[in-house]
Amino acid sequence: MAMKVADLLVEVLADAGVQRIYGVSGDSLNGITDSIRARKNLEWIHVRHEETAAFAAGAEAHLTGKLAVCAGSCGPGNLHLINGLYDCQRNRVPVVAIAAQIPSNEIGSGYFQETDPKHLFAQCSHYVELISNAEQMPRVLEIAMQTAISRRGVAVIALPGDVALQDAVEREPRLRFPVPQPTVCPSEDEINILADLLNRSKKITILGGAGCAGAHAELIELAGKLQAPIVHAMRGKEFIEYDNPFDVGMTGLLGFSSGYHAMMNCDVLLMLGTDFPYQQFFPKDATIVQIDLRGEQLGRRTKVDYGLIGDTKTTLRSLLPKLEQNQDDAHLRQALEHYRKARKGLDEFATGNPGKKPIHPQYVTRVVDQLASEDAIFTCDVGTPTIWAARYLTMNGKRRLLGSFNHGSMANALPQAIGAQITYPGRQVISISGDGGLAMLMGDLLTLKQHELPVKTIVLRNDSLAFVELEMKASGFVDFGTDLRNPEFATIAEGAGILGLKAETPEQVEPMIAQALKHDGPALVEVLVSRQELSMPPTITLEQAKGFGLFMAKAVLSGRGDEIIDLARVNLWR
Ligand SMILES: Cc1cc2nc3c(=O)[nH]c(=O)nc-3n(C[C@H](O)[C@H](O)[C@H](O)COP(=O)(O)OP(=O)(O)OC[C@H]3O[C@@H](n4cnc5c(N)ncnc54)[C@H](O)[C@@H]3O)c2cc1C
Ligand SMILES: Cc1ncc(C[n+]2csc(CCOP(=O)(O)OP(=O)(O)O)c2C)c(N)n1
Ligand SMILES: [Mg+2]
Repeated sequence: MAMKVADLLVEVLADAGVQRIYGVSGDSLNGITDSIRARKNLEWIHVRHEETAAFAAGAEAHLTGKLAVCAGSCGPGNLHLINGLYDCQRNRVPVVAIAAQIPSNEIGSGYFQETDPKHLFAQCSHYVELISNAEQMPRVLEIAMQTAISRRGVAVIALPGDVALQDAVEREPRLRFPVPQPTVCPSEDEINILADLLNRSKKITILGGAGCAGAHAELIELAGKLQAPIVHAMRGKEFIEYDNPFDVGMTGLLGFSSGYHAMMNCDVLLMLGTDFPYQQFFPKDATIVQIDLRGEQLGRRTKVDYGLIGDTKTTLRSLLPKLEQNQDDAHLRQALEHYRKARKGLDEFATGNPGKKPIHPQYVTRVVDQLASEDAIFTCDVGTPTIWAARYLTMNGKRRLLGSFNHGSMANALPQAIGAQITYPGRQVISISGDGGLAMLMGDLLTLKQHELPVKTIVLRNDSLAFVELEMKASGFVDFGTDLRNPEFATIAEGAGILGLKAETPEQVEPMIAQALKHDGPALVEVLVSRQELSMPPTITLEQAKGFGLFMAKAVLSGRGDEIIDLARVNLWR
């Protein structure tokens, strides 16, 4: 049987273990979708917006660590992928995007739907190439796959519809080796210098991030030897926080005061696999050591005194035998005590007083956390859902947490939940969505029904872009352009064939979330939560305090004094 370029593409992907392609079909993609239909070795996951396809592929790649694929038709179709692809690239997850292209003989003429993928995707990928000749397949595709896997990020191939339908020249994949698993370790001299420094120091704090994945045991042993509190950056939460007697929480604007102070009060800060981005939260006087798999990450966020290239597990394994037991536990004890108090303070916010409105989003997240299964996969929208997820979802080594933490795009939670649920049909997948975030890609609620995905969507309905409102207040603006006139999301869900529930009082929260989680199919719970649930940063800088004062003044001047009372009532007098 004749094999087309599109057939070869599908074969090569399937042969490499790719199970599905997320996308929206279109004429320039017809060769590929037809090949998927006929060959049946890949699934076509039809979503309603290509951005969803890219986010979903990113979620799959994040959860499995393996290559995932999305596709868009020429011009607008693949342009819609772009925001999701940025997210994948910044999360460092291996994703190949197939950007179908206009007919090859029209390229450069300003043809209908013409765009230039090489330009468009250059910034959000490690590799973009146009396949203009059948002989380039599968080599260019394989280079793209190899680049996505080895550099951990996005690679894009642009494939004109007519080239996809040409007869293939090659017939099978050229590369058949398993994914390489190198171990990367600093030199022995470097390890000795590091061991020497750590053996001489008493007040050491560890800041760990997503690069600590798979090194939990080594990390805990390290903290024990150094008597060091462990602070984690947001993307490290799922890998670091659980079974961790040295955990003192997160730092940063959403963090805990204990995480902040543990970092500010140490003599040596040991950064492991983290790209925590906020410079102002790093200590000024401490000696800083950074260990990262990628040399280009060293010193990006703070001054660094010792920068080492290595993967966390391998590096710690070679370091640990050289470390002496630190006998001074004062720094650790102080940090842990601080954490206990900070945690207690946060827990006190997570209550739902029967009959008393408004519902606190902290309470909603706490209930979700308590009712969710042992191996639930959570996604949270950018906005206040990220705050509540960081503070109130408990990780245990089996649960997973996804967000758009590096790229910071709204509307990530539902699409990521779609990718998670398709990849793990048997696991509970819970999207903690903002009302703004959900509305932004709401068309893909329909995908839950289309593919019968039992995703549970919890909508924190505060009728505003609350996170932005908070930012505006903190920096002295009167909030503006943040009101949302919302529909009833539960009714919209019902209209889409999804179980829709609406919690208006605290006592409805638990039974409704329980009902949704038990429901055999997709469910959405809309919870009316308070709009101004201030999440105080661990320390208020003079700048922020000034900003806040300014807001008050402006608010009074603009006749919004009632709002200040509201702020005070919600936050001070509960
Ligand atoms: C609204 C909002 C507010 C936020 N506020 C906060 C906040 O207050 N606090 C906070 O912490 N975050 C916050 N974030 C998230 C923040 O933007 C970053 O995404 C996060 O801090 C980065 O976490 P990370 O360092 O664990 O992960 P990444 O940024 O992914 O960094 C991981 C690092 O590990 C390296 N690496 C990967 N694998 C290995 C390996 N095997 N060995 C060694 N190194 C490896 C990588 O090269 C990279 O440098 C917020 C996000 C949003 C959307
Ligand atoms: C695509 C995109 N647009 C705008 C922003 C700026 N932004 C950050 S959070 C946010 C508000 C999110 O609102 P919602 O989903 O309702 O969550 P809330 O903070 O109200 O809980 C906005 C507009 C963004 N991060 N991404
Ligand atoms: Mg909102």
